[in-house]
Amino acid sequence: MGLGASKRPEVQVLLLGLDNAGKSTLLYKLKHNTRVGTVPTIGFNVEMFEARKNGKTIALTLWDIGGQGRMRQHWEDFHQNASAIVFVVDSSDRGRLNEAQRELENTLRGEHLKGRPLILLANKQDVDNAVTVTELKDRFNLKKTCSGRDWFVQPCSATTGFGVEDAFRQVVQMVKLPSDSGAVKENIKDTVHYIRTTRH
Ligand SMILES: Nc1nc2c(ncn2[C@@H]2O[C@H](COP(=O)(O)OP(=O)(O)OP(=O)(O)O)[C@@H](O)[C@H]2O)c(=O)[nH]1
Ligand SMILES: [Mg+2]
Repeated sequence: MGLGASKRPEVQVLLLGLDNAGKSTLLYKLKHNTRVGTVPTIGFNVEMFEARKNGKTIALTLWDIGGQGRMRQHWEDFHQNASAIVFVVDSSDRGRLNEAQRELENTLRGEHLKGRPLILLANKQDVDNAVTVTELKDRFNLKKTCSGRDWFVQPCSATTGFGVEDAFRQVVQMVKLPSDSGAVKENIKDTVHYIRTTRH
């Protein structure tokens, strides 16, 4: 068992977004399929999931980081090992879309997140007059903001469960495994660099 478990590819995925966006509600809906009462997250919550990708079982760790203003300075601490970003937006809160866009753009500028896929969740679709996926794509100018990375916008409701499993499937599909060619090429580049710098 030990050997099998250690060979299982592991990926880390960040769950980010403003406070009150619904990140923790989503995390626990996914994990336990129940609606849990949440309090604003101080620090982070983390849960591990299993999924199938490319015929293999993978371990996917989902990091749900608190979104309040004072927590956002810590988001960067979680960037380094992230293979994908899930950014949750409260689609019912039109007054905070600019703030959400600004935080998303800041996040995507992170050095360690270059080229990492983005799954944008248009959450709270159960609320009347919620921003639609099409509106959100335009409003956030995603084509431009996300050039150089894969991206996808998924409508969902973390409380009703609508779109939640689709969102998870999308993450699994888009996340790159450490063994994928891109990562291997990066490793090779590192090795070549190492050899060059240590030869003489
Ligand atoms: N109507 C509706 N309410 C939701 C939905 N998702 C979350 N909520 C509610 O939004 C509030 C905030 O949810 P949380 O999951 O705690 O938000 P969060 O993003 O984790 O917030 P921080 O931990 O402060 O970053 C709670 O009252 C949830 O019940 C949804 O899809 N629809
Ligand atoms: Mg939370």
